Amino acid sequence: MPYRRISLVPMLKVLGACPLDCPDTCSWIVTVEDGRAVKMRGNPEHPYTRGALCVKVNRYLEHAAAPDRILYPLRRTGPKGSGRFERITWDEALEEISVRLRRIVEEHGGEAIWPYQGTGSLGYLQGCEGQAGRRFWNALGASKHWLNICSSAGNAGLTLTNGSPGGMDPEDFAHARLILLWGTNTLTSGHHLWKFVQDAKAEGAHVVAIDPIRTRTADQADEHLAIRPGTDAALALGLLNVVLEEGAQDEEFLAAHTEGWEDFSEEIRKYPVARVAEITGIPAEAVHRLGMRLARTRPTAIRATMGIQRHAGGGTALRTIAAIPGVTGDWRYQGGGVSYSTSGHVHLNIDTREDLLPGPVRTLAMTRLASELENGESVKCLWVYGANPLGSTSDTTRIRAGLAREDLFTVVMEHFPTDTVDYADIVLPATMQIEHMDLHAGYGHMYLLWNEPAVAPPGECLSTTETFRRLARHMGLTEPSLYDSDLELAEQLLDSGHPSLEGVTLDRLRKEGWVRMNYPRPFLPYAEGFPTPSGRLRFPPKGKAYVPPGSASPSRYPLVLITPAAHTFLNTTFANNPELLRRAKEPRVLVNAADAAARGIADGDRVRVHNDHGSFEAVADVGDRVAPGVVASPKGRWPKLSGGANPNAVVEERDADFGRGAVYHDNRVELTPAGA
Ligand SMILES: Nc1nc2c(c(=O)[nH]1)N[C@H]1C(S)=C(S)[C@@H](COP(=O)(O)OP(=O)(O)OC[C@H]3O[C@@H](n4cnc5c(=O)[nH]c(N)nc54)[C@H](O)[C@@H]3O)O[C@H]1N2
Ligand SMILES: Nc1nc2c(c(=O)[nH]1)N[C@H]1C(S)=C(S)[C@@H](COP(=O)(O)OP(=O)(O)OC[C@H]3O[C@@H](n4cnc5c(=O)[nH]c(N)nc54)[C@H](O)[C@@H]3O)O[C@H]1N2
Ligand code: SF4
Ligand SMILES: [Mo]
Repeated sequence: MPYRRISLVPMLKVLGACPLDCPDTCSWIVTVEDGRAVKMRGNPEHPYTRGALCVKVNRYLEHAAAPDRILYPLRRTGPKGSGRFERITWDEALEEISVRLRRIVEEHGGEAIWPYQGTGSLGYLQGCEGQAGRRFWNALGASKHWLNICSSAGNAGLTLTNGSPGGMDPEDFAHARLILLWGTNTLTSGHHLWKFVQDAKAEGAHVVAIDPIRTRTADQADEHLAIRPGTDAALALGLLNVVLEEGAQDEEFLAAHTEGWEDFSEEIRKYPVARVAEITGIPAEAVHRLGMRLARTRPTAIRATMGIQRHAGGGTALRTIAAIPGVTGDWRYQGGGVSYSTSGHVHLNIDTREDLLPGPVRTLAMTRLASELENGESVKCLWVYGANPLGSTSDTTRIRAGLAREDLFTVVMEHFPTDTVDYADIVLPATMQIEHMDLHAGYGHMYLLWNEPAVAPPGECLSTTETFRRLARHMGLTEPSLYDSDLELAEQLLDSGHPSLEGVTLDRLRKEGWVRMNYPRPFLPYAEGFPTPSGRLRFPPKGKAYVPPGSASPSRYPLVLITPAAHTFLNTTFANNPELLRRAKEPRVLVNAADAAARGIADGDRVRVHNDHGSFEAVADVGDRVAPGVVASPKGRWPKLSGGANPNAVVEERDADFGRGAVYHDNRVELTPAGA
């Protein structure tokens, strides 16, 4: 390896990994001169990164050095929400926190503490994948935290069918001859897949985008099907209906590796093309044409990511889409199958020491923050880390009211003064990725990555692990495992005994920066069976293959709002970067020309998007990128930098069908000219 950390020379190149909640988990190289990070670029040797980062992370070093970075512990001096703080020492911060936490545990029990950890970092040491800090919380008996904000409905749906959410190796898209980009905006939310899509196109593959929005990905596809939101499972059934009519099902695969086929094939027959066209809004002829392609093209690769499951029937959408390669036998071929996430193939040993809990504790679901805070008795300490709930969680109007509660003790570990920080009693300065150590696994590729710190933390920033070690010491906790070092924790993570980690050592990771998990290549995860109890793919049972969207039920709000990934932000991360804000322009909402005309709204007009839960303002982007009845406004804006609210003001606190998933793309709203 040409890139090593060499001490005692003024210029070094340090290998790291992008910590953000993005499937691509890039390998990066930081150039350090005189202790300063002067350059960051994508690692050209990493087979998935291939030398490129993205429009957001190309500004990572600028972001790490930004003038609004939080560098010292802070204590609130103004009213909650005012964002007025004074600098205090770490000792003062730890003392105040220790006293408050002890008192809360004594008076209300440990469960009154909610460690609310988001996806700001996916690190196994510092972030949510390894549940950083959980050992400490277990020792206090704090409530458990369910990170159900992102992908849980899809995970559950896929697991019902396949026994695991894990799917194809995304690199194998290069071998596909039909590619369905289904409820996924590849060029925005994980663009490294695109190179493999292009490789396939060069070999003649046909690429179809299935999305209610004509996204930049749809623009680049051979075909775009503008599906009615939340109706994807019906489309899957319609496509399979054509496959059956053509007699193109793989009888051998069906007999050897699936169960429930008889019932499921009956279900499929209930969804002829004409009915599916009515449900999905896609012309019957287009459904039929794609069904014929699916019947005739092996291998077919389906990329369906998290966007598609942010609906009332989102778990079922993945459950039924996962049935497609079971019928066509695509799992037999390199380049065939479904790709949602590779996280089901990652088998690190996450040891949160459940034995430290004093007894059973409740689990609080991230999407229910508004209700839990509204109930004054449930939560007395909210400890936010790697999260920005006032920007990212459902029903922010009620969350804001909850955070203003005087009796609530709020601690936020952060890099930047977010809207959530404005409500903190104590703010703790956190390190960024170039300043701490971490271990990563992509959820969109097959590699583990090591992140070596490149520079010293600025100011008094501390990593998540170090913060909890210091807090444990300050509180006098004696459990030795609370003091394990980062390297010890990394060794423990790699020590799971799973065959996929055979030969993956910490030494090797630190030296090479990334290692492919020990799976065969080509990786055909389900060619020989499925990780279900019977070893067979389980087709959805009768009557369970399609769940209509919540937006299909009667409502006095006529428009369905989708709130997808923003191109220039990563959730709310980077949404305070001046250049990325400039490129994103003002907050926007896509509206069909017919809907705009009906409301007297012209392109470029300011509008208010509202329902019973709240409202936000945006500029109308009028045209044909969305069909009549659908509007769309990207996620990620900081409310305080966009008129006080973002689209989560109108997102309901409501569960998807499985996994208690969030319903960010399944809400009804009305649009009114602003000021009207
Ligand atoms: N630039 C950028 N990249 C990101 C993120 C970001 O904020 N910005 N977020 C990251 C995170 S946290 C995640 S989880 C992933 C998510 O990545 P994606 O899965 O790509 O997430 P979304 O943008 O929510 O949805 C993808 C597409 O699904 C479409 N969609 C919505 N509803 C439906 C539906 O009912 N049917 C169909 N067929 N399509 C539908 C949306 O219009 C959108 O274009 O991306 C990650 N990458
Ligand atoms: N409307 C709408 N809302 C959505 C979605 C949607 O599709 N539509 N998508 C949802 C999805 S998929 C997700 S994953 C969630 C994400 O929601 P959150 O988990 O709340 O993520 P972010 O909004 O990015 O906020 C993360 C914060 O963590 C901080 N941070 C980053 N790294 C670290 C670290 O190492 N230590 C500490 N202490 N802090 C750190 C960042 O500065 C940032 O402020 O948003 C959800 N919200
Ligand atoms: S956000 Fe995604 S594409 Fe951008 S650098 Fe990180 S992992 Fe790579
Ligand atoms: Mo996410």
